[in-house]
Amino acid sequence: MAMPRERVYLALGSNLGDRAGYLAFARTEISRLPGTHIVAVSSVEETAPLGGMDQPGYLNQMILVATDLEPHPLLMACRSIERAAGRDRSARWSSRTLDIDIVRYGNRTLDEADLRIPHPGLANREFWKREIAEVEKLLTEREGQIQV
Ligand code: A4P
Ligand code: MG
Repeated sequence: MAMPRERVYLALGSNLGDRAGYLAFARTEISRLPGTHIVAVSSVEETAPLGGMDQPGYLNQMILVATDLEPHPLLMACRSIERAAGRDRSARWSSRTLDIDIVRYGNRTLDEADLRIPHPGLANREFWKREIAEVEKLLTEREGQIQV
């Protein structure tokens, strides 16, 4: 029997060009990944660059997906979507058209050179926590509707 799909939180971020357009592109491409669908999305919010960096403001959004993809294939898929959005990865924390981070992958933890789950930024990124809480509230509301 197939393994149940895992629920995965993906954080989208953009601070260059058509930011809302890149987030929409990411949602479309993610929903097309094999064995993957989007369960719920947070609102899109404008956030100031972390660490007071001198760069344009970000649009951020959290999406919850259900996926059959294992963490590494999912990371590769996210990178290829970033590349398709013209992401230049020459410097860490530089401005970007599109960033897709794996924030949580079910209840799993991973501590590898190229993939850490939960994402280490989760502990101190208030907007991620707020967006996850928003998605969880949406899910609770939906469950309530099914019961009546
Ligand atoms: N990597 C390790 N763990 C993960 C994971 N859970 N998800 C590795 C995704 N990638 C993970 O990422 C660098 C390396 O992290 C990758 O090679 C991957 O193997 P990257 O996308 O190439 O570079 P990056 O995004 O500049 O670095 P990083 O560490 O992902 O930074 P963040 O956490 O994405 O922060 N300010 C606001 N307001 N909003 C933002 O979204 N984002 C950043 C970048 C800075 N300031 C921001 C925001
Ligand atoms: Mg990143």
